Amino acid sequence: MLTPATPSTESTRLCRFTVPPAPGVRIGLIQNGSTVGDLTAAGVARLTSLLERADLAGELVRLSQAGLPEHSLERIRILTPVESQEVWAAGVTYLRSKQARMEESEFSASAYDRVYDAVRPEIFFKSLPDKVVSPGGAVGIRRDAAWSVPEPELALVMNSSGTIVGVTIGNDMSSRDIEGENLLYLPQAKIYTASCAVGPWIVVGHREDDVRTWSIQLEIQRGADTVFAGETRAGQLKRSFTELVDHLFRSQAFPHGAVLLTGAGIVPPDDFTLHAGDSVRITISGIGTLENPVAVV
Ligand code: DO4
Ligand code: MG
Repeated sequence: MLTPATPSTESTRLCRFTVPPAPGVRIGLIQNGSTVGDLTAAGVARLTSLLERADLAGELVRLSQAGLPEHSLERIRILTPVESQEVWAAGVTYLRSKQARMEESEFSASAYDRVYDAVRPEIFFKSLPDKVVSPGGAVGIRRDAAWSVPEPELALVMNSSGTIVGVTIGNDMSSRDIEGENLLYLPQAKIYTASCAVGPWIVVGHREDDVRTWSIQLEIQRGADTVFAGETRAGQLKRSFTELVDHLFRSQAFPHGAVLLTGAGIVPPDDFTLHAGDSVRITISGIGTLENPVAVV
């Protein structure tokens, strides 16, 4: 269950940002649609430390009432909220993902079929924090892949105790031909330059029940055309958030916390592949939009 919040923090969004041309990374609190309150000016140097606070909701109320300096959202550059956390990902957590993977590979079909129903979920390492792509940065398609897709995923943000402190959006970029050739190639299909984008911010204060009512949308633009659009609901996720996080934190410590992408419920048709220059927009109704152009890496 997510950390319950007081009503005034219900839609609190925490972000990392710069104010160009100044280079320094700042931590921000977005409470309306047009400005960000500067938490760094109030002494918050690291998002990771703030997320460790046992009384996060109360601390955010206190900070929001502290007369923070404000910056217009139009003047800042939003960075990924991933600061020091490893990014992991769960797979085959939606029926649509299981079906697509089973069609993609006769060789691996029974593995996907079994893991969908197994007690232990599929969880794999996705990205080191400093490799995560920020909103607006280019996500990669491998030059040795022929079939590349984005995977739009709800992402859970945990502190070092494994408490879910917020949610954000993740893009688990994937090379489906490489993954389909042999399951042992999964790390190459999933982990390469610019294969993971996370952002635009962390939303705190919602319970799992609320989050599961949210819609997840994927839109892919090619020039003026929308070449793919799809939608699902977070409620279609087969496993509970706690179940996924419990498995991630089993026999593994995350001193800086962790981010877990929860799996893809939207899969473009098998004749679709991304091109360089496409734009990938992932929108989750309670969070916002993560948008990235595509480049060959
Ligand atoms: O096992 C392959 C990866 C599955 C995945 O990333 C997903 O379902 O989102
Ligand atoms: Mg995925």
